[in-house]
Amino acid sequence: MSVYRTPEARLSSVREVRNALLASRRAVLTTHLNADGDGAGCEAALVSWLRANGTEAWIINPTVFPDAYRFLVEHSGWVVEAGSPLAQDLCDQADLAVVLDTGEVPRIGRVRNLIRELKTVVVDHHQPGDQPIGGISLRDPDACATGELLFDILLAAKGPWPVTSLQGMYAAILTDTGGFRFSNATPGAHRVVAELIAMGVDPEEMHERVYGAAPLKRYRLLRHALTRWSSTRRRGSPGWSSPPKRSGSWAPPRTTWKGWWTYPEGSKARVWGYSSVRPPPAR
Ligand SMILES: [Mn+2]
Repeated sequence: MSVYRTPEARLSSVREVRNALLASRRAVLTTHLNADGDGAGCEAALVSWLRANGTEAWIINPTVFPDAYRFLVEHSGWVVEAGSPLAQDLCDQADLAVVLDTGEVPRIGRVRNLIRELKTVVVDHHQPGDQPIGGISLRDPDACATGELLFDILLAAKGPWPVTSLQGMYAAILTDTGGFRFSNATPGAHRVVAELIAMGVDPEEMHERVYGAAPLKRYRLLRHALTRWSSTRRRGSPGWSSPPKRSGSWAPPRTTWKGWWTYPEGSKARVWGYSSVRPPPAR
C-alpha cells in the first residue's frame, strides 16, 4: 500500500514554516476575502494545532467567517471580527501572522494593515501573482489545496493531530477538489485524505455537514434560473438562463452560492449558483 509522502521539492519550505509556527507564542491566522472551504478549513485546522502546542491563536479574516464552515472551528471565540478593537489588540500582541490560501496583498483586504508589522508566514497553492505577501512562504501550485500543504507541515511536526485539525484539512481538500471531481484530485490528494480517514475523519459525516444542507436562498435562485430557462441554442449549449437583474432580498450573498452547481439530467448545461445557468466551459 502506498502511503503519502511530502514531495521532495517542498520539504525545505515545509520545515521552515513548521519551525516558524513552533516558535510562535501568539499567532493570528487569516485567509482571502470571502473565505472558502480551503481557507476556512485550514484556519480551523491550524488554530487547533497551534493551541494544542500551547500557542495562543486567533482567526481574523477580511470578511465574515462563513457560517457553513463554523462547525470546523473548535471554539467560536477564536474567530475575531477584523474591525473590532480586540482584533487590533491581538495583532499588536502577536508575534506571527499566518496567511492561508492566498499569497497576494489585495486578497487579504483590511487585514493587511493589521498585520503589516508582523513576521509573516504564507501557505498557499495558487499561481503567484504580482503583489506577493513577503515573509516565509510555502507555495506550491501542484498541491490540490492549501489543506494538502498544511498536512505536510503537521506531518513534519509529527502532530499533534486534534480531531478538528483533521476535519479542517479534510474539508479543505474536499471542497477545493469539488468533492474529488476535479483534475486536482490527484493521487497525492487521495493519499492525504486516506491518512485523514485512517486517523478518524468520517467521510460521510463530513459530506453531510459540508454538502448535506444548503440555504433556502440557493433553491430560490435555482427556481429563478429554471423558470427563465431558454432552450435557445447558444455556444452549442442546449439551454441557458440569466441571473437576477437586481439582487432581491432573497438573493444569497456571493459567498454562499460560489462553487454550487449541478448538471440538469439530459443537458450539458451547467446550473451554477453565481451566474445561474450557463453553457459549460470549453474543454
Ligand atoms: Mn484553495
